[in-house]
Amino acid sequence: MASSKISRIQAYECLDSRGFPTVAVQAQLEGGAIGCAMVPSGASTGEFEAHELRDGDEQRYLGKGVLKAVENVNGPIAAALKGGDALNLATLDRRLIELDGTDAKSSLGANAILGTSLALAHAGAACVGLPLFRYLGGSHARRLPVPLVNVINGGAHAGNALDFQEFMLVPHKSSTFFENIRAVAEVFHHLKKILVKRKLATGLGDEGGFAPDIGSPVEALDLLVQAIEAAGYEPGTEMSLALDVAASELFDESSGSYVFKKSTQQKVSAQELVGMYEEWIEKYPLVSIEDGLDENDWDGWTYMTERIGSRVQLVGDDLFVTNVRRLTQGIEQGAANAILIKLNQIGTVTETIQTVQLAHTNGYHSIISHRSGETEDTTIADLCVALGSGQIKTGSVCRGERTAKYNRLLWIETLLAGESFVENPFA
Ligand code: 2PG
Ligand code: MG
Repeated sequence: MASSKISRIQAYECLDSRGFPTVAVQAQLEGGAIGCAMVPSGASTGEFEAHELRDGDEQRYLGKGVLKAVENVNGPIAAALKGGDALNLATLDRRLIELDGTDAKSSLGANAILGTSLALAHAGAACVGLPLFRYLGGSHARRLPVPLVNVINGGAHAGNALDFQEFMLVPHKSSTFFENIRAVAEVFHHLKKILVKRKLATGLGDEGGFAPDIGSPVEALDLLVQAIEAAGYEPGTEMSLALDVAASELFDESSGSYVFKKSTQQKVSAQELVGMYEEWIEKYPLVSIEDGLDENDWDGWTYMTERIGSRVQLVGDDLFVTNVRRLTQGIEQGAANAILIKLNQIGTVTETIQTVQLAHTNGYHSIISHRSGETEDTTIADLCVALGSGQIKTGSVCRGERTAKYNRLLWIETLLAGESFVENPFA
């Protein structure tokens, strides 16, 4: 086998899907293998996420430049890792964590660290001649995910009056990814027709979903059910619905209540909000609710999980931030029953995998996720199959940075030539 020793690590500033800069890294090994990666970026970021290092120089990209992070890769990180073995990713990730020395990865920047960690994972896979999902997951990694497809955007991702951030379709009719993607794409096109007919805007939000000017979650849920039926599928048995409320964005600390800031200004308590969810679970084929309450409202989360957790998947995103410590607290307190996994919330591939393993060991579902600011990088598709997570969230079925992940999964399914399978996590 060609040498897996790291010979060069190089970073540059590239663009993400919102037109802001992000970090790209290329790792080269002595034997010639190369691995490349680009780091995503969130808009509704959790308070406890690892630190995304931005230059703050208003003269460049409105302060959002990432040249410092790029320099950190090209300087101290490259110097520390050069000569290391790319096949020992856990050791390299630990070295990165130690080199940074802070809890939130704020000295080198989680974007610098994650870009390096991802590029090294890709370089290792290239060195041994395996696709990334095989390299990270072994020869039994063959579960393709059910996608949670965000087709109506609101919250911090769109300029409309919708308070909730994501309204998703969950296609689970078929035992192939190929057929489930077809079904959801058909529903997406029917949804567009319905919007046009109702003279609602068909412009797109950050994740490629429509951002119509409707002001209530119920209206959005009704639209999705109509679109599923119009496409000839049966709501519930063939395709379900999921929400990302992103409730930390609604939370008002001074009053301790949740405010529908973008629409009616209505104020509700945690109990009342959970009551709404309960109503919708009865009325709609709703199988998953993400960030239904604020990231600091641990008691509220326990209450919500006791009240509706046996009937619906309750996903902690801002609550857990892909962090073993916060997930452990959630497990102890009975908060949520699933976790959203975002590599850049924690900052290395190794820590991400540890968090998923902890979740699975404790009966929590995992959903591997993109960020609202994305690139053509497809690592999360491979990671999802590698870890057998069973669910992926990567936006709508249009816009290249979203479809890149779906297309990668279609290719993985093709590579697995009949050995892959899809299991409905909500059956
Ligand atoms: C979320 C994500 C991705 P952002 O809240 O789940 O959909 O959004 O990347 O803006 O945090
Ligand atoms: Mg979320």
